[in-house]
Amino acid sequence: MKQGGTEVIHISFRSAEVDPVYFPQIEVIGDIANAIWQMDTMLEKQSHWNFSSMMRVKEKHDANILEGADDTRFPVYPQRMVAEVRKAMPDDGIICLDNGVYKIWFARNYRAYKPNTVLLDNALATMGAGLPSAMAAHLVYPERKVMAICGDGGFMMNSQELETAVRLKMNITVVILNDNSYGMIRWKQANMGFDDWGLQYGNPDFIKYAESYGAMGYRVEDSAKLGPMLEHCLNSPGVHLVEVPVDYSDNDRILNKDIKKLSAAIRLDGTSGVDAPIEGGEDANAKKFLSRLFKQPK
Ligand SMILES: Cc1ncc(C[n+]2csc(CCOP(=O)(O)OP(=O)(O)O)c2C)c(N)n1
Ligand SMILES: [Mg+2]
Repeated sequence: MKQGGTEVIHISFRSAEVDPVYFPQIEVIGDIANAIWQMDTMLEKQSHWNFSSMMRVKEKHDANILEGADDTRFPVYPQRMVAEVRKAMPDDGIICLDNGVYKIWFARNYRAYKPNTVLLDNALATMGAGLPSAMAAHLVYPERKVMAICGDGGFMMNSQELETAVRLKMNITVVILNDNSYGMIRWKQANMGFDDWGLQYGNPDFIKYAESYGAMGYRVEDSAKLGPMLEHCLNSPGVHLVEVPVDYSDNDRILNKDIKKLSAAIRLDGTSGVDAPIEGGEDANAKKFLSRLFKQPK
């Protein structure tokens, strides 16, 4: 948010944590679904509404997330990885992300078809969470397909939990995106103009490592085999560990540079990219709307 920029209504079950980048002007605290439902029932179409800039962004975004989905390179392109996971998972399947740079690709490119099918702890971003959250998801929904998606670094922070998963006879697939480094930090290091330094390391043989716990281990050696391998794991009982070598060489270019240029171009190719102003100011309008919405019943 920017001072003097678009006004924001915070709808949540608790108050906003206000800081320099998030300072909503109005709060609606309570059950979120109910609040949105009430607002929806009270909204009347306004002649000044113009969603064209939003639709333009959506169109470009939809096209952008298809890029790289069928890339054949090996190690696997992250965009291809996301597309293959989406194809392999049923609509109610649950993906549980650990924390690494692939999380950005999943957050951008993976379409969720049902609520709570993408578990992603964005704020604190604790590495090591992917495998335990997949195990918990399996305990809660034993009949659904569950996949943990981890980086090599994050997986190794809690990999001993494979023992629990095997002992409890869980059915889960654990994907390790292997770049033999803390890829997210390498990406940040590059973006800050530092040399590529100190973030690469070696890993155990993941197949033998999985087998040492009594799990099944696999390594993808061709991007065309990734989809069938994921299908196989999801459709077979037990704990499956799939190592996927990943190619992060375009992360810096795409995520740090191209997307910014693309966003700027969307704004330049039409109007200003901002919808028409609301008569009387957005604040006045929002307050009027909310006072109607939340007036006390007689
Ligand atoms: C417990 C913990 N330590 C450190 C970090 C900072 N951190 C965020 S991502 C990352 C690297 C992740 O590496 P990896 O799991 O291999 O994923 P990649 O980005 O390489 O795909 C680090 C060190 C963190 N989020 N959590
Ligand atoms: Mg890594």
